[in-house]
Amino acid sequence: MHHAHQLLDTLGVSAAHLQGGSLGVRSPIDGARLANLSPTPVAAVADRVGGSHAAFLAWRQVPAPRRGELVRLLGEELRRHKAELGRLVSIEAGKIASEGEGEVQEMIDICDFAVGLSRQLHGLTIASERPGHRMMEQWHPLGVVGVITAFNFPVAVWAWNAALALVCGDPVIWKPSEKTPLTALATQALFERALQRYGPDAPPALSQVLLGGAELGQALADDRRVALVSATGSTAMGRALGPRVAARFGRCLLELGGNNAIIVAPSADLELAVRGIVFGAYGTAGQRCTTTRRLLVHDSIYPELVTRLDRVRAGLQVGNPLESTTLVGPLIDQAAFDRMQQALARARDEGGHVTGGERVLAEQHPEAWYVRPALVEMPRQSPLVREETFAPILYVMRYHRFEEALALQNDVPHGLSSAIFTNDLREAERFLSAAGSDCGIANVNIGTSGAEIGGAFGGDKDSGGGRESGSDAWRAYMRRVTNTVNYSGALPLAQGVKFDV
Ligand code: UN1
Repeated sequence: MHHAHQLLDTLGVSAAHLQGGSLGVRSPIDGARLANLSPTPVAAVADRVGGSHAAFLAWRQVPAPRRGELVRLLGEELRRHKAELGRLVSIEAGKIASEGEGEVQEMIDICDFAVGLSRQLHGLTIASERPGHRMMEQWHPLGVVGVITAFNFPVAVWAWNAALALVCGDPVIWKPSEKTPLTALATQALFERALQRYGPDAPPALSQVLLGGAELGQALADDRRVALVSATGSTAMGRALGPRVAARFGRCLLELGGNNAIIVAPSADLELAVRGIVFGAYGTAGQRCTTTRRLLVHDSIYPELVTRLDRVRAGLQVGNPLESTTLVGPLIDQAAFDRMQQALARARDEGGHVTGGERVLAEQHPEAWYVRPALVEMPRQSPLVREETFAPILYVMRYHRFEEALALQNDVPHGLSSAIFTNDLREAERFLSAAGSDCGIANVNIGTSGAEIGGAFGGDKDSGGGRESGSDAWRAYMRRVTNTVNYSGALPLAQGVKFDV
């Protein structure tokens, strides 16, 4: 019905790989089974990492701009197959068509970024205190990069990591979410096409996919040859993985959850604010790590904003994400639906006033989980509000003083994304200042989600501390070496130390 197999075939994944295994894959659109894949045995991980490590030893010697050529070709394959891969994302993850394609666009953009970067992997030269000496730093390839991704961005997050890792000289070994392995196989197939066109100086196993559950991620975390583990997912996952990698002094790049707030100030352009809030809170059915989960509204505009917001919320078209008029697709599975309902029940217990949140389309799709997005007016920022629930629930609270809004915005365990709608310059600057938002992303007059790839992406506190994608995030994928070269005829020691022999 979704033509998933036809799409996979076009993308280069043979039907022979799709049946007979124990890893069942379902579409959240209607619960239909898409495939039964064969999982990667945990016992095979060490061998696979060995293959990646062998690839590293060769790839690190290929000049970076030449490595960039491979990523350029990958970008071409993605451009060519944007519609098909985007549609497969919609089928497997439930995103609306425009967001499915947008995700592939994000992959294309990071490829372009990485191609340019492949000629810009630069270090510093630093003034030496000694005569006739030169001090400099170099950035060398780091090693195998393990990439662990979540269902909600099943391919873009791989691309953020893979495009940078590959130009930096690092092979990638990818453990996608067990809920979205098909898009991973399709992406790998496109990568292999790029590899074929690239020519013979690419080693085998530059990119590999491991299919299965958390035990595979753990095996990557424990393997000393995996120099960087870049993991996107829940805070619980990061808490389990991070210490394992740290125990062997490996490097971790963690992109965990968020509990992102928007402050709406008295001077805000409410038309703009409503659009930013609705996309942030209800787009992607509330299943982005950057989703707007909390709204802090000034008393003076509270009734008007909530009325307008609720009108738009009630009218959002929920349904099949492949239909062009749909704005909110399904939740990923029943467990996600159950967690949402539990949160709403708790909200009521804590004095919240819940609008929406109920299941819809149940008769048409008994095995899919569509909900009307929820707006919950809360009397205060209760323990529930301080938690991340991965669903389209927006908690709305009032504030009176700007300082109060800022304190509430920061008073959650996560620190990923944040925004303020204001036309007051001082408020905007205070929000962005050192004493303002404590998040890795802080925006003015745009929402919390939908960041561009050119900036560094990530957050602090329970959001994990990692930064990936743009800016200088590439440094996480390389190792820094400080070199001092003496071209004098003497051997002066630093700090004026005398050691005459
Ligand atoms: C995620 O939800 O894991 O800023 C990533 C955004 C997207 C990435 C979200 N570019 O919403």
